Amino acid sequence: MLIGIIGAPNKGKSTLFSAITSNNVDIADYPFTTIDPNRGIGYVTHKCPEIELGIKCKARNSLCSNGTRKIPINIIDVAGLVENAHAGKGMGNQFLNDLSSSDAYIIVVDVSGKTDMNGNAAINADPFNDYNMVMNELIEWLSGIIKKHMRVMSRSENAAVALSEVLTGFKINKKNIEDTINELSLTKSKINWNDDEIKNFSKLIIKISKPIVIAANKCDSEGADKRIESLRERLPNIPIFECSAAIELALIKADASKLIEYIPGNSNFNIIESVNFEKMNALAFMQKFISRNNGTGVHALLNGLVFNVLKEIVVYPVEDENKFTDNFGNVLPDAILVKNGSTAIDLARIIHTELANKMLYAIDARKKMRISKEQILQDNQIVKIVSAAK
Ligand SMILES: Nc1nc2c(ncn2[C@@H]2O[C@H](COP(=O)(O)OP(=O)(O)OP(=O)(O)O)[C@@H](O)[C@H]2O)c(=O)[nH]1
Ligand SMILES: [Mg+2]
Repeated sequence: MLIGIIGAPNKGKSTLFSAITSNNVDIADYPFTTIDPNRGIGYVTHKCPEIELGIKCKARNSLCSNGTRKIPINIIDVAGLVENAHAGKGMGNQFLNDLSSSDAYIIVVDVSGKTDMNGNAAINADPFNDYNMVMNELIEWLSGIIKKHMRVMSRSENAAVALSEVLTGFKINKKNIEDTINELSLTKSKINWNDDEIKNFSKLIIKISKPIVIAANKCDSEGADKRIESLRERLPNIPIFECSAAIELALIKADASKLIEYIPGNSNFNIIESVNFEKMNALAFMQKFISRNNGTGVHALLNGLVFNVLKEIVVYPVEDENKFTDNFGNVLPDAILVKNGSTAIDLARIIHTELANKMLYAIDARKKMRISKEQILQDNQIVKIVSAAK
């Protein structure tokens, strides 16, 4: 799974990236600090079945500590987008191509009101403008790609087929393309859509295929609450997660240098080393902030996006349904994210095509019960795939 972090410059995208992935990257109080994309791995957390089963797992594709499974997610952070990036302003929008295969986007907006749409210092700036501008530029970006291929597509009898070829690598499926074309009553063959039609198509296909959430960042700042409230009123259908990437980053760094003990997502931490007055004040501010806000919001953002917005569930494939192990004796080695509604054969496909092709049935390892290939999987289910494949 790949999640793209986008937004106007100076909103805290790289701070959020660093807070999620623990990678050190350039962060600064001016626009266009990031030029080349930052790529890293963050983790969503889920309760590991090891506690309930009274066994100790041996996580392989993920991590596990004290009954909390940490499942890796690829994260990418890119340069800031500005208005008219599609016309070459700022860093342009070519770098968005690095995000084409994202499963979802986090749009970072600044609720401190201290930066404008271009990332320059401002007073009482409205984060709604950050969001609006980014959405427009995303639509322009996709429209530009479609427009570039319009001549070639105009020769095709089937617009959906031609478009899915153009959009290979965008993780946009043909069914969604067909639905979008139907919904907008666009021509379906030998297409020659005009600019408005291309734009409408791009707008709707992004809405359907690329879930978007807003990270209302810098929520540690004065006046942030009223800006978040006003954002929520105007964007009732977009999930908005308030967060302070800066505090999360400061806490994980303090934890790494053994000043404090902090588990990402928690709403408190322990101070383990005596600190000077200045550091004590900073820690007290952060403690107050996370207990009032139930955490920094960064962990809730990633977990919320993956489990509530993308509706992923976690399943554990095993070879031995009695010992819950793989062939090498590793207990619950792999935690796999699948879309809610996925079936046992969908899981087999993720593991290996041959396993799926020759699949006979599956076994629910908890209940020791046979389940069919088409059975819909449940969250936290432990599954053995039985296949004639060697
Ligand atoms: N108060 C506060 N400041 C933050 C927060 N997150 C980031 N900042 C500050 O905002 C400024 C910009 O942060 P970056 O992470 O470099 O922003 P960016 O969006 O990656 O910027 P570009 O790469 O230039 O587009 C830095 O001074 C950060 O310290 C936050 O949660 N709270
Ligand atoms: Mg940056």
